[in-house]
Amino acid sequence: MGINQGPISLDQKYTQQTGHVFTTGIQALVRLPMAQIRRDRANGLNTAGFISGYRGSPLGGYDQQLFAARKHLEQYNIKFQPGVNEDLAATAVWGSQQLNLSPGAKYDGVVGIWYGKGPGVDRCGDVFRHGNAAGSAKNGGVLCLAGDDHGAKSSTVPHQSDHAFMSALMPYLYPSSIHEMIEMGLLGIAMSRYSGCWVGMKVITETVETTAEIDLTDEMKPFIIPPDFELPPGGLNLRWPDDRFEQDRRLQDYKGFAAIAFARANKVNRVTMDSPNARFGIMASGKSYEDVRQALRELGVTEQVAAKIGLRLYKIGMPWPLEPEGVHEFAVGLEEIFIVEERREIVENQVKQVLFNWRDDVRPRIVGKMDEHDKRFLTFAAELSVASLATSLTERLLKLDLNPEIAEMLRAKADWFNGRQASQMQATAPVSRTPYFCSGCPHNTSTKVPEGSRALAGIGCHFMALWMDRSTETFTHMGGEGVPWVGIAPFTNENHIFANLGDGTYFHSGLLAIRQAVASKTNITYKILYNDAVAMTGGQRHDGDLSPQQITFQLHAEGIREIYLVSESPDSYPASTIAPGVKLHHRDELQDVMKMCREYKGTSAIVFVQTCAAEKRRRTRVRSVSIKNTPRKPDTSSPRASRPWFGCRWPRSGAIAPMASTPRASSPAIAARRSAATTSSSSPPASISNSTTSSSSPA
Ligand SMILES: Cc1ncc(C[n+]2csc(CCOP(=O)(O)OP(=O)(O)O)c2C)c(N)n1
Ligand code: SF4
Repeated sequence: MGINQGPISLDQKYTQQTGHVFTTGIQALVRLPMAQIRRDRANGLNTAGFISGYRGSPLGGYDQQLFAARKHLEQYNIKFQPGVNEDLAATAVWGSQQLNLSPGAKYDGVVGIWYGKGPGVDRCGDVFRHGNAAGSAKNGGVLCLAGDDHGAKSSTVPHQSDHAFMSALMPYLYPSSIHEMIEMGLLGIAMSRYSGCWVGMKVITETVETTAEIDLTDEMKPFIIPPDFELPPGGLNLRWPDDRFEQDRRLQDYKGFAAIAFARANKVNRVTMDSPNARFGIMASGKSYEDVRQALRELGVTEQVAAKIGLRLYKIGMPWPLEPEGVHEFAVGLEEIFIVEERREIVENQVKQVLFNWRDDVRPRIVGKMDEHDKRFLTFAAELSVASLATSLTERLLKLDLNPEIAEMLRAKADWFNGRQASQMQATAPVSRTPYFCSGCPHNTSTKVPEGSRALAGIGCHFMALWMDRSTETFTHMGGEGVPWVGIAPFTNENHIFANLGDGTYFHSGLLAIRQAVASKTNITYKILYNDAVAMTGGQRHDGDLSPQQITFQLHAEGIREIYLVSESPDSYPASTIAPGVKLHHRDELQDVMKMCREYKGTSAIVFVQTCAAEKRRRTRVRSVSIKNTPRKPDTSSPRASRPWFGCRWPRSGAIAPMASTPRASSPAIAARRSAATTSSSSPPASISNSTTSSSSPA
């Protein structure tokens, strides 16, 4: 155990093959395909890797880390090609599984990794369904990383990808730690190769945005091929020609069952705590599993106390499809199974289904989102906190015939949690600060509309205009910007609207929204906010060439004839470089330009050019450091010069900044820190047993 001896290098997280390495969650996901290729090479396979997807929290920085690790990835023949958007990225990953159909194939197979934020998973419904039906390659495999934001901390909508994976009949895994992200990622690829399925993996902020020292001992450990599952002749992998009905039969009759058999053989779901006379079972996966462990610790439920209560704990690595034999074994002897899941229930419904036709004499009560009387119990909407879980857990445990001393301890601890939560709820911040644009942000100017006009918002930093006094109302998902107006315009006397559209979004999918507006002949003006960055997710460059001049040509080709290019230096765009008829204006004239646009009948566009201030500062700094290698003397002539770098009041990894901070203790690490902090000032009641409980998760 412990950090390795010898010289330390930042590359160790990728290069080291034994012992322990210190890594962030995102870097672990960069390491994952390299670990897979190392395994393949050890098994005599000459494989390559292909990674594609689209940025968005909590995987906002994955692309940046992949770029940074290029030299390592290249050594393993791993190609990273960012997608123009999520579904095109998924389509390219689908292609990676078709290598063996190419007569010039240079490798035995390609490991395909897709990544995206939950809304990106939703975008991919059609591709996932087709790709999963077609299957994965025998020596390839597809793993789809879904960045889920259950609490909408940096998203326009709370989301969970579970149902999207289920809808495409893709088994999915849910790791609860950085270490498990590699362990389960490798397992997912192996499962995909064996079952022919595309395999999903849920990744959430609480794990991926942390750092940990991970143990590499099992990274090369072989997986077990299920001895009890008979593959059909020809196997389950991608092939051509492939009739669609045959594909569907393979999918419906075999692939999911093969994945279940693989999960069973490799103990993806397992009992992590048991008692001699177990009567109360708890099931959880991912973050909820860590929350349960933490809640038990906070309640003073040591291993000895757990044994006295009769606790049994089940850690679920693959929430869907749920492996049934493990559920049967787990349920034996239990009076009740308490299932802890954040947002909508997935495991709970499956456990009920698995146990419904089972032996009456061993069927326990099932409680989770609903109690035994079908009344709502755990919340559907909010994230679960350790505190709320400790209270719910106590409520259920007190229904058992408990040893009075234990019952008293649980009651006292739960009361303490409730009291603390009540006092936290009463606390109000002395200052409430609404997120705002950075100093010098182009959206400061570009999102203003003339008196009497309204604007629609979209995805990107300019979304913050919704919280300002700028007559900006309602928003869409990424790529739908302005299109709600198509459904409003025919039924209102309001003649015109502005729609804000970031350049990153324009490149991702927004151009199609403009096409819809043009096709509908609506009176709308698109303000394309060219800030030369996908600012909100970290300031990445566009995933291809996109200049303001090119945008004018694209808009012209879509049929728009009223196009303005507004910038600080209109003279730097000679007529030969922009589309015919494009009018050039200085950005000081923006308000007048907008007034002209709102009088125009049909779709018009303003390309507003001004670089993201945070990016500009970063680029200036990088340039100045690389040119002189000494810090520049600050330019004190500008009032902005004295302001700090990156003045944005925005967590630049997603879509939405939290409006107010609510006390929560959902992440195990945060919960541990918070409870350590609180215990020093106001400690919960003492535990009845002073025996030691391991503070590290055994899983
Ligand atoms: C389908 C989808 N994918 C990814 C995201 C994550 N996301 C939020 S904002 C953003 C960047 C928008 O960039 P841009 O349109 O250039 O606006 P800017 O932030 O630069 O103002 C992304 C990718 C999302 N919300 N939806
Ligand atoms: S990151 Fe850039 S685009 Fe976003 S608010 Fe800051 S300056 Fe504006």
